Amino acid sequence: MFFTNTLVERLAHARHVAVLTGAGISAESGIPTFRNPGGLWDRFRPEELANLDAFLQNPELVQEWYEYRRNVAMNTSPNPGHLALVDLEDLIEDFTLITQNVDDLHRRAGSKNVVELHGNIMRSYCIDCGRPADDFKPNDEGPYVCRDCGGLIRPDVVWFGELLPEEAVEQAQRSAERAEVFLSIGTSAIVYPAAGLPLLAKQSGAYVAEVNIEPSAIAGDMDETIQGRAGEVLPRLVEAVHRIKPHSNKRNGQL
Ligand code: BJW
Ligand code: ZN
Repeated sequence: MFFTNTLVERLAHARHVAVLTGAGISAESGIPTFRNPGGLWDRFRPEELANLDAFLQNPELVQEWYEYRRNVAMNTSPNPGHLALVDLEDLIEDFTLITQNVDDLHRRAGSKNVVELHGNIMRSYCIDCGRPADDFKPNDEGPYVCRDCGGLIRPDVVWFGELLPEEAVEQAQRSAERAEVFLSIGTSAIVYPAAGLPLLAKQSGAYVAEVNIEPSAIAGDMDETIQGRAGEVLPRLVEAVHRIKPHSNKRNGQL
């Protein structure tokens, strides 16, 4: 059995549920993770590319790396793991999907209440005047720069040492604190503050479970660890919840 009846029952009866996702949920869409063998950072060292100093030293290289990753993300589709979370959202009165992913796949799948902790690779902005630059493309001659002020254009993502968007962090923390069930899916749980959210939820009384192909850094703190691929586990989990709770509270107008 993939998961316990306890988890299914708790999900079926919960009013407040929060989910944290990481790169593992998009792995089955064909987007490499960061830290597994064959992951993004096997080929590209994070300290070389995903921080502000590296960007300022070699903006063209970093812009090209993100352009490459943007193309990979745009040419993939949400997988059954993303889609199961859309179904789950429909069943739960207060559902928050907190993601560390920048690939936009949760939104493309149809999830509504999505909190993006580390930004979104599809957006870019000028580091000098802040002008959004969503038509970002690498320039033939030198790095891509702002049309208005000539400043460098960077992806709207959170690099190491940078603050996460304040509103997103607050929303994530509030949803973790009120969650009756908290699911941590496809994350190694080594990057903070995101990795602290499942523990915050647990301290606030939630039943916490993780879905991962291998134990994460915080597996020992979970009430339940489900070893498996998100794209296989989540559709079965949501199907099991549906068997107890066939209709959405939202659709029934019980809110
Ligand atoms: C599957 C699967 C399948 C595979 N199904 N599962 C407290 C303690 C210690 C350090 C810190 C701390 N607080 C802050 C820090 C510093 C730092 C940090 O956490 N460092 C640690 C590495 C130690 N944090 C920060 O700097 C953050 N900022 C901050 O805290 O500001 C305040 C501050 C300022 C100045 C000084 C100090 C503090 C910012 C963090 C930003 C992270 N940014 C990145 C890059 C985003 C842009 C980009 O994409 O290029 O975000 S790093 C990268 O890691 C990316 C991810 O969102 C993030 C998390 O990775 P994730 O998603 O967990 O991926 P993986 O690859 O690690 O794991 C995948 C998992 O999936 C694995 O477990 C697989 O097994 C599993 N899996 N297939 C299910 N099919
Ligand atoms: Zn500018």
